[in-house]
Amino acid sequence: MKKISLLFALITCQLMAFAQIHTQSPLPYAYDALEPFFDKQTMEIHFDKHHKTYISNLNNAVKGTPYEFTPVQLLVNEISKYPMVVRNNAGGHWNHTFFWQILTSHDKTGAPSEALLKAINETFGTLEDFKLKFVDASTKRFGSGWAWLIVKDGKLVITTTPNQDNPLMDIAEEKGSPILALDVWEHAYYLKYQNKRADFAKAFFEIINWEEVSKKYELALKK
Ligand code: MN3
Repeated sequence: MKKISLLFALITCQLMAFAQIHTQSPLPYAYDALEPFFDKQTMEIHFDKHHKTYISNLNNAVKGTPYEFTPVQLLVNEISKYPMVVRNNAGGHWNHTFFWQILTSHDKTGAPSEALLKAINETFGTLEDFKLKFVDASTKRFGSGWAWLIVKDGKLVITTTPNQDNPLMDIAEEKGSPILALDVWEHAYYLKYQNKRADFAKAFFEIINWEEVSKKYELALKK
């Protein structure tokens, strides 16, 4: 009995030594679920290589620091306190985790909730006008970055951030609660769309999980 519990303790210690603080949740759909808009190979590389690398770089960057066990959300909120390597990789981890959630296969996109659609219409004209403005913002972000729909003081705002920054970061020029995001790094689209970022951004509108975005909208209004 003693031997068994010793063995158990040993295994637990081993597991703890290997346990990563920041981990990747499984993709909520298959790699090919977003075809033909986001292709399977891009999704595999994006989720399994790019996102995973941000997580392992983040784990390496926080190891042995006073913020080793700080949740990614808290790192992001006060990102100015941390070194650039944490900013890039905590941002990369948070942003991709968010991005996977607001996508779904074309036959499951649904529609914005009544409240969200009303806000979109009041702010941008129509859903189609919003799409055009969002695509336009996506193409105007120079280099790598993200396009966002955020709730700021109860209002919808389209904004973009460079690199892996996001609107929750204390350093963001335009702060707010994200409810929709598009990764406009070339790694997100180059295999299928090459230099045509606008086509990629338009395709994105075919696979938005409006139910999830509407939920995020409700939550953001309560903040
Ligand atoms: Mn990416």
